[in-house]
Amino acid sequence: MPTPVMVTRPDLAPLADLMPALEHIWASRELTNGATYHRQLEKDLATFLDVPAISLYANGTLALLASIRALGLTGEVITTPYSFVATSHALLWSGLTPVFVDIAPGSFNLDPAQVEAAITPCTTAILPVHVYGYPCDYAALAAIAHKHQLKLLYDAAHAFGVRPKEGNLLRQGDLSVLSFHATKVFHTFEGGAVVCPDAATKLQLDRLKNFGFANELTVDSVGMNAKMNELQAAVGCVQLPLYGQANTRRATIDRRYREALAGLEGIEIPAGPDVLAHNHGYFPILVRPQCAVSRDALVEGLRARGVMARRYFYPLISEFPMYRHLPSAQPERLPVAHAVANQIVCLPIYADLGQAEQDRVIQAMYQVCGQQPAVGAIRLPSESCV
Ligand code: T4K
Repeated sequence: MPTPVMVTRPDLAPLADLMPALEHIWASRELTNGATYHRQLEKDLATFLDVPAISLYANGTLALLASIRALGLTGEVITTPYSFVATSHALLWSGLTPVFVDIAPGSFNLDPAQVEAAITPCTTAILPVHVYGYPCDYAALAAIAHKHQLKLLYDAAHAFGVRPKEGNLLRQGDLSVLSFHATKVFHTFEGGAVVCPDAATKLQLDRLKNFGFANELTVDSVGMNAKMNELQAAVGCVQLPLYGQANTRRATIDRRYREALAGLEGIEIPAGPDVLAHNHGYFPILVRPQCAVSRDALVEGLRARGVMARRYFYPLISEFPMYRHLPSAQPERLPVAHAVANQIVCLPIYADLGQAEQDRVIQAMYQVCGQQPAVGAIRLPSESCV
């Protein structure tokens, strides 16, 4: 059996590129607490993402927790069940009640048309997710938040580098949170950030990640220790310049999948988001009922052939034991999210996924679905290679 093709694999700069930073860290003995590389990466990212300010965090989950604290959220927060569990866990950790609202038909994101009906006197915020980097309907969400005086906190963990046709995705809402986990298109091994609209908010977030210290003797908020350390930040400084070329490679892989899998009966490939720039961090497909195999049989068949596709996001967050008792978690209230969660498969995509490996994925898809690729659609290795 050849080496398995994983759903993702972190892009890494040549180790030699990191060595000067490691030497600097070793010589300076500045290891953490907002030192040279931390400050540098915050500046580099603010420029790269064209946002007013960035506060780096040790990971995206801590960045979410700090953002919830910074916005002073209480009571109920409207969110999506179709996400990684960290989105809702951040609410529960903060003593808040997630209120699940369905995703929009034909979309992976929160349905603004249903958000308004879920607002109660206890609602203080909306927490949407730009799933797979597909932008939420942020204009509609902004209008609802404005009308009801709710905070709008975006989980933008998947949205690094996504540029809509107008405006800047990361400037939407009150705050946006990024994840720089190893599985993300830009990573710092583990890491995250809060995108801040101004210097005062950045100062607040900077203090929240450092125990609430305003200065040596003053603590002005209930902060925690959520700082990104110098090793992580140095990795980020070295990785950031590589984003563009890595994204070009992912875009090619995305295009190739679309061409090669277009003929597969029962497999729907959602059109990518209608944006100026996408990050191609995920390649979601939907296994429709007319497919010869079920979604789970497809995943099993792919894995048997060394293709480690994943069911992001199944089960829905609302199905996990700490959420399923909530009235908003009842499946009949979330029909679209359930349908998508039961049909979704994410195929491997990452910058150094080679053509031969991608061909293995494509061929495995055709084999498991019991179909033959159209002649000339794509050059595939012979069956015996799989
Ligand atoms: N909000 C959203 C919407 C998120 O998606 C996430 C994280 C968060 C918030 C929270 O942000 P962080 O606190 O994580 O910064 C992964 C990630 O652990 C998680 O960060 C991510 N979302 C989620 C979508 O995916 P798993 O359990 O699928 O990871 P794992 O270990 O199975 O990795 C997937 C594949 O990646 C592996 O099969 C191989 C490859 N891999 C992974 C790691 C960790 C590597 O090649 N090297 C590695 O070091 O959750």
